[in-house]
Amino acid sequence: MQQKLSNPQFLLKKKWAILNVEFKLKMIDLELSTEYKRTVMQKIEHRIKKTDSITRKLIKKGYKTTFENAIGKLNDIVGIRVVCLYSDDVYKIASMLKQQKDFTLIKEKDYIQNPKKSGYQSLHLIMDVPFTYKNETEAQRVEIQIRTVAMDFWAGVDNQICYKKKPEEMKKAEEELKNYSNVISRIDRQMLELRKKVERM
Ligand code: 0O2
Repeated sequence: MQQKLSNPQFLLKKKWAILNVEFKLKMIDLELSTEYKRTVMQKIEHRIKKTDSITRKLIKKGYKTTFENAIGKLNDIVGIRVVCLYSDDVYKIASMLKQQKDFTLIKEKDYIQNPKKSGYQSLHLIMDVPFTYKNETEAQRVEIQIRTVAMDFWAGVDNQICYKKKPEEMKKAEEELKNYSNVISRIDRQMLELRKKVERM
């Protein structure tokens, strides 16, 4: 599996898929920021999942650690993250991605309406994105995470101190972080209200 996952041709196709999605996101950003006369996307990030992380995830999900399972069972070997200021922008971006005729929505997970037990909030779109290069056209599976700066801040801290750590050791920190997730939701709502109030002035 290791050899196939680090094959340069395999990785090249993942990188092309990232370029393709980022290009589309930049077009969406341009359209939204022109319409609303303000910056919409604060940042766009990407990562290709490393072999050890793929192995851990396959084991956690109860699959054999084969290349076929890695590409067949995992949706997030290619991950792209969009961070914006306001929670309504998250849904505007998602809606525009879903309108793209060449992208196919496979699964949508709304961890903003339904946060994870940990308190994690984000909107995830699993999509198949095709690209044509030379005489070859093929689709690549990507996970697009869309969230606010506040949600991203929370996830970053969680990632560093709690996520993927043994639950018994982390119980207290997890509880505290869960409370902060509620604080983050409240701040996101208040910031959105503030923006709307100013827009009405
Ligand atoms: P990493 O480090 O990003 O590679 P699926 O098979 O698509 O239905 P999946 O991928 O098993 O579902 O699960 P899920 O819960 O949707 O998680 C996908 C990704 O969301 C994770 O990937 C994380 O990036 C992020 N995520 C989910 N839950 C949490 C959480 O509680 N805290 C933080 N910080 N991030 C979370 P990986 O592979 O777990 O991690």
